[in-house]
Amino acid sequence: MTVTAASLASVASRFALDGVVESVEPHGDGHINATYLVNAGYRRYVLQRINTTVFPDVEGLMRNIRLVTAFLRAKGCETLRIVPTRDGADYWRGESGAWRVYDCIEGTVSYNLVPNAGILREAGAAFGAFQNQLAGFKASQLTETIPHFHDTPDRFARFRAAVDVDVCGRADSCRGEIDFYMDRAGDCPVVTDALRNGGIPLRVTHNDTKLNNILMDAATGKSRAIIDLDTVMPGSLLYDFGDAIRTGASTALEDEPDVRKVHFSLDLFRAYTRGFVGAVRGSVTAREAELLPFGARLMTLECGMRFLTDYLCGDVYFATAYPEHNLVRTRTQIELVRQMEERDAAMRGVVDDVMGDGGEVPDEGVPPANGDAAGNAAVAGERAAGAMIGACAAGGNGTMPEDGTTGCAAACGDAA
Ligand code: ADP
Ligand code: GN1
Ligand code: MG
Repeated sequence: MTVTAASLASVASRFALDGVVESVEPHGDGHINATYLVNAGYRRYVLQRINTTVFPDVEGLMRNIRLVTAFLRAKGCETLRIVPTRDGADYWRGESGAWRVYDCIEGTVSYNLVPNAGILREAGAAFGAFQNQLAGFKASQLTETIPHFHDTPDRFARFRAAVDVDVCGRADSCRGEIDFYMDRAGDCPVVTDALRNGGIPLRVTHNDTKLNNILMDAATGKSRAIIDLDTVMPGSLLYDFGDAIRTGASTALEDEPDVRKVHFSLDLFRAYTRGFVGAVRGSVTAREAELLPFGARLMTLECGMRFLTDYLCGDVYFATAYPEHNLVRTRTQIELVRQMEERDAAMRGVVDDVMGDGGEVPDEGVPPANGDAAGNAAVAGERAAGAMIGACAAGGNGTMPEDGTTGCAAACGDAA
């Protein structure tokens, strides 16, 4: 549904904003919700139309976010703040859909493509810290916003059904890609089986740890806030490790049309592993550690299979900009899985090294991220435009923690 600028402003003004709406512009690169930046004079906000096909239980979704953000805030973390409607509700529903507003977390950037290894290490530390922070959160309070979200065998079954039905007649255009996933059916149940038989623990996890779901401080390069909390649910630590590798350790964007530019970088994998393991060293089990490389591959496999399923179903789930978009995304994910398969031994070596380090790892340093799109492109190869997105860096650092710490990992990594 297209929403006019006037109606966006009118939706925004239903919320208890501090100021008058001056402009509302599209913002960020999420695939699920429609996100806008609202300028209300000296304050800015993020307005989202919630994707109610993906999240039909908006009440449960917003309740989860309220509980999780309150829990994180109480631990001193910088996190999303829900701006209530003028009636005090968490969201507003009208003819144009269900809407919510967050404070814009100022002075931050988020990346589609990692600009350097230091940023990825910082992201690993932040996502690892997030696991620690939620360790004490009672999972039974949470609504399962998307049932079977990382149930890879279930994803595989849905993929197979989509191939069989072939509702759009697209299967013939992607036989090679379909066969790729069919050949890997045996990988799908490894993590769900391990969870079921108690081989690895069920935790409260983020479940969507792609790189642009973390906001980094534009000036210091430190992590500020983990966002996109829509899928915080019970899950495996391997999901949060793996899904970030999928986007973070690739040298190309998720939708790079030229797969020759897609490389799985072992250096980036090492950087993320150092950050993440550094944070969860005290709680990660031996079996989880052993499965970390596989978890990265499985999340990449699962995501590509989801893109292909959506392509076969007519692009009904992920936002797409052109008809082949989901197929292009599938191909980058396949290329990454291929390379991870080839480098499995090296990935295991990295995890063994990092696990053995006892935290004594040299610091690569975290260069400032502000205006770093050129450097971003230099590390990543070709793309300057689109590499750094979602910059909320125009205003001051209005939401920095008051204790003088600079990032969420720093502020509360030890507080779990
Ligand atoms: P989706 O579920 O569609 O991925 P997200 O909640 O991840 O939507 O938001 C999309 C993008 O908008 C993020 O990647 C980030 O760049 C930006 N964003 C979201 N919330 C905020 C916020 N509170 N402050 C600043 N930027 C934000
Ligand atoms: C979606 O919402 P966003 O864009 O951060 C998706 C993830 C996928 C990702 C692929 C709720 O993430 O599961 O891994 O796209 N989120 C949901 O880029 O399905
Ligand atoms: Mg997102």
